[in-house]
Amino acid sequence: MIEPLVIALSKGRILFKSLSLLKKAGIIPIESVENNRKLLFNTKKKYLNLIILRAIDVPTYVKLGAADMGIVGKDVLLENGSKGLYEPIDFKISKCRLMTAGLIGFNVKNTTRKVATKFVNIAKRYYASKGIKANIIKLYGAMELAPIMNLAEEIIDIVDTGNTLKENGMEPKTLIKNISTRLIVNKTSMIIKYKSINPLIELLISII
Ligand code: PRT
Ligand code: MG
Repeated sequence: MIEPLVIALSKGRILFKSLSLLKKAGIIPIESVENNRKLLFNTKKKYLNLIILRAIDVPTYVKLGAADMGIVGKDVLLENGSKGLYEPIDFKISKCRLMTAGLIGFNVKNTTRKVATKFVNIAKRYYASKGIKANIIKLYGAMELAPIMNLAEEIIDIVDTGNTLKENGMEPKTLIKNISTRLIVNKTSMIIKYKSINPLIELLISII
């Protein structure tokens, strides 16, 4: 008997790519996920269900075993911690860079730096590792506005093309980490559902 499995997917910009990866592995929701308010989907593989969550909630569901596996950005894992999780696959999709950024041409002074970000834990670790004193201001969005409005001298955000920064008179400064989408697995599920999880991991590795 194959044990039932739940895979948590991040809604937003990586949902489409996650679904097409799963599709290649034959994991296809039995009804359309797009334009649907439902959050729980059965798939053509009867033992496999999908749930759709805010990206930031994916590691929480998987850590606590409410989902067995998840697909999520490395940025989210770095920010939330990955204790209790295996990270067996780097899908190498939705690649981007976690960077510090500031106004074009602006050089930060050697005093305590004011930094706005939604990645507070990453920011604390980064500045501590550089020996830089930083006042970290938690924001939930529109980080690019913070330097313009003098809320902060620097931000930490995700950069892809760099267009968002440019359009706001800013430029990327220092690379903190290259980011891509990862498969995460609950450590207990990995043991007790090994018979269904292990072949699935191997199948996913073979299609990427
Ligand atoms: O938006 P919400 O708060 O609901 O959740 P989220 O931001 O965690 O999710 P979402 O859907 O925005 O992003 C999901 C994942 O996509 C992230 O966790 C990253 O791993 C990955 N990813 C890849 C990106 C980008 N590229 C990206 N460009 N996430 C965000 N961006 C944003 C960035 O924050 C900035 O506002 O796009 C803007 C920069 O893009 P460029 O091309 O202008 O540089
Ligand atoms: Mg977002």
